[in-house]
Amino acid sequence: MTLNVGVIGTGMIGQDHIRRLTQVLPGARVAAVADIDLDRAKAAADNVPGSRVHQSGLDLVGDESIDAVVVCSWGPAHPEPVLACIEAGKPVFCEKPLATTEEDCDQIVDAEVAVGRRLVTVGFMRRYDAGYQAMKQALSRGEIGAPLIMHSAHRNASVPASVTSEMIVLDTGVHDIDIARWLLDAEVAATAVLKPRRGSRAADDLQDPLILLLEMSSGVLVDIEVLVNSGYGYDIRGEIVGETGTVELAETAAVVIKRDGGFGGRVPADWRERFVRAYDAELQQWIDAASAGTATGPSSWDGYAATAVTNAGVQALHGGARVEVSLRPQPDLYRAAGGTGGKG
Ligand code: NAD
Ligand code: ISE
Repeated sequence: MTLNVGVIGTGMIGQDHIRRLTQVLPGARVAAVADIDLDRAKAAADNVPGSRVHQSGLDLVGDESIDAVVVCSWGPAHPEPVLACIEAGKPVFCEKPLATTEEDCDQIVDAEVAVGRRLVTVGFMRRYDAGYQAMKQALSRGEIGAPLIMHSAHRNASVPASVTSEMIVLDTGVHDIDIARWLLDAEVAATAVLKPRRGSRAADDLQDPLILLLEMSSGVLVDIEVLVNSGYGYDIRGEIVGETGTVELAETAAVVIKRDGGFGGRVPADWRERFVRAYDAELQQWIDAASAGTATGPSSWDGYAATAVTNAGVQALHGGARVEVSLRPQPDLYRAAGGTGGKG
C-alpha cells in the first residue's frame, strides 16, 4: 500500500520533507499540499506530479483521499491541523514544537487520550541520530555509571532578523530539552536562564547566546548553550558525565583532511545537512506506523513536556529567577514503550 500524505506548510523543512517523501523513502507519496502562501504551495506541488493544492490546512485534512498528514507550518499554527487529524483518525507527523503553549499541548493530549490510541508523532529528529542513539546505549549498558551532568551546545550559523530571544528557547533550545529528557529518562523539574555577553552578530535586543539550565527529576543537571549566530556553521555538541566515565557526540565529518601542517574537517551548514539521516529514519518509521494506522516515536506527551519546559524557560528569561516545571499526570496512553520515542 502507498500512503497518501498531505503536507501543510511548504517552507524550508516542508520542502525538504516533500523531497524525502517523494524521492528518498518508499511507502508514501505526497498527494496534496497547503500553505497560507498559495504561490509557495503551488510551486511545491509543481515539483510533485499528481499532487493537489488545498486552500487551507483544514481542507487538506478533510480530503478523504489523504491517509496521513505532515505539519510543517509555524509552531503557533500546529494545533489546529493536529487536532483536526486526531478528530478524523488520521496519523499526523507534526514538526516541533508540538505547540508553543502548554494549554494547546494539553488540548492535543486530551484529544488523543479521548480517542484512545496514538496518532501524533512530534519531529524531535535527534532521537533518530546515530550519535545520540549510541550515547543512549552507552548509558543503558552502564558504561559510564549513573549520569551526573549533561552539557549540550546548539549552534546555528545564523538566523533571520525576525528571530527573537523567546524563539531561541521555544524553537531552538526545545531540541536540547527533548534529547535531555530522552537520554536521561527523566522529566525536567526546574529551569533557569543565564545571559552571557551578547555576540556582535546578534541583532539588537537578541539574547544570543543564552544558557538554559535544567534540573532533572533525577537530580542530573543539564547546561544548554544556544548560540544562533555562530558564523562558522551548524554545530551540535553533547556530553554526559557519569560516575565512572563520560560519553560524548563525535565530530560528524566523514573525513579529516591534513595539509599544510594542520588538520580539519567540514562543519555542517545547517540542520538539513547535520541530521539528514535522522530525518530520513524518523519519516520512514512514521510512514511505516501511519500505514498501520498508528504512531510511534516522540509523542504528544513528549511535545507537551518539552513545551512546558520552554514556557518555563521563557518565564525565566524575562524574570531572571529559577522556575519550577510542574507537569500534569502522565496518561497511560504514553506509558508503554514506543520504539525510538518510548520513555518506558
Ligand atoms: P518556514 O517559514 O520556512 O516555513 C513555514 C511555512 O508554513 C511557510 O511557507 C508559511 O507560509 C507556512 N504557514 C504558516 N502558517 C500556516 C498555516 N496556518 N497554514 C498553512 N501554512 C502555513 O519555516 P520552517 O523553517 O520550514 O519551519 C517550519 C516548522 O518546522 C517550524 O515549526 C519549525 O520549528 C520546524 N522545523 C524543524 C526543524 C527540525 O530540525 N526538526 C528544522 C526546521 C524547522
Ligand atoms: C529550527 O526550527 C530547527 O528545528 C533546527 O533544528 C534548529 O537548529 C533551529 O535553531 C530552529 O530554528
